[in-house]
Amino acid sequence: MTLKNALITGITGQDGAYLSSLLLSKGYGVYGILPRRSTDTLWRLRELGIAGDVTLLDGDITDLSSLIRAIEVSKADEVYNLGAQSFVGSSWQQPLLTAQVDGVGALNVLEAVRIANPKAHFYQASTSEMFGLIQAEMQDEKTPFYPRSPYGVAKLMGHWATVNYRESFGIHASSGILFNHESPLRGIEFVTRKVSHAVAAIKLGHQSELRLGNIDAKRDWGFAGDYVEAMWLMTQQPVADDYVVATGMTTTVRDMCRIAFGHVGLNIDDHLVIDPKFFRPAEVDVLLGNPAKATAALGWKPKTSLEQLITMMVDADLRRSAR
Ligand code: NAP
Ligand code: G4F
Repeated sequence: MTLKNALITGITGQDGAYLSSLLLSKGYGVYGILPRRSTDTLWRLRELGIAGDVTLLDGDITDLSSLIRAIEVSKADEVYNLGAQSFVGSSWQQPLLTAQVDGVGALNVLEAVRIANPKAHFYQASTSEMFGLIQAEMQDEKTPFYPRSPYGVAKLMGHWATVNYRESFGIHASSGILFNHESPLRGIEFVTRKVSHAVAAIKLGHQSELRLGNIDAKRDWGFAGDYVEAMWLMTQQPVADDYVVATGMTTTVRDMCRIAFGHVGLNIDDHLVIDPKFFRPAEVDVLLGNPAKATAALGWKPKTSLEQLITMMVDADLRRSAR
């Protein structure tokens, strides 16, 4: 018998897979929204060995009726809204879709909770991208937002909708302002995975160069497996609130690359090519989060260093490439 049921939008993504695994290990019945796609999107759930342990329900966060049905069918006690067009780079090419999915989509999920089960605890996947052109050296829950991409703008709507539904309707709605978090299950378009994949391919002789954009950008990178624990801790609190989840350390893309190349005994200068194609119309130059509130109130701390994270990702890509 399961203790509680959880419904996850974005269950096939990086965080959806790790969160499913965490909730299953705690005895939850795990349900996920599966948007219609022409290709198989279950590879991450398979890689964690849990594809058969979750129940997938047809739906899309742009379709309110599918969300209401999913909350009713799953009898969800907790709803995690992780579904998004999550690649910042694409958000300039598809700004309206990004707004519909990441902004209006979050509002749809909140509406579905309000209509179908207002007692459910809700988690919104907010982002450090909302800080954008940073207004404080270290960003925390009180730092003003200044988004720099259509993605950041859309996510800001999801964040404020979450705060508003908490204040307007008393819904237990929390917004996790998560800084960049990565893993071997990261999509190939994001810079850490692009690097780990390329380093493995170069090491195995399958390619010779890696083309990147702005390698001076700095990010506060953590491990996705650690960060989904913070999501769960937020929904367990007696009172909902908003939390920054970060490591408190920031590193340039260049230095992250050095870790990856160095791990397999390669020199970055022999392989890295700067390609203007990968520069963005407006850049978030630096992100550095202060997780003090999450540590004090949730007892959450990151467990994985950047070196451990990047070497884990390179090793996973070496195993995949060798296969
Ligand atoms: P991800 O790997 O890109 O996963 C996104 C998920 O959303 C996928 O399962 C995707 O399904 C699904 N999705 C896309 N459009 C949808 C729609 N219209 N209806 C329902 N589902 C839809 O992203 P992630 O890294 O796991 O991130 C999870 C969430 O946290 C996202 O909201 C992201 O914006 C946010 N976030 C991520 C980070 C980070 O560093 N990873 C940091 C802060 C916030 P398909 O693959 O089938 O499209
Ligand atoms: O890995 P990225 O694409 O991640 P970005 O833009 O920081 O966004 C990620 O983190 C956010 C949290 O802050 C999430 F909300 C969002 O969903 C996503 O998960 O790029 C990181 C940095 C950027 O400054 C980018 O300009 O790396 C720089 N970069 C340099 N060359 C590159 C490349 N990024 C990518 N993807 N590809 C490059 O070739």
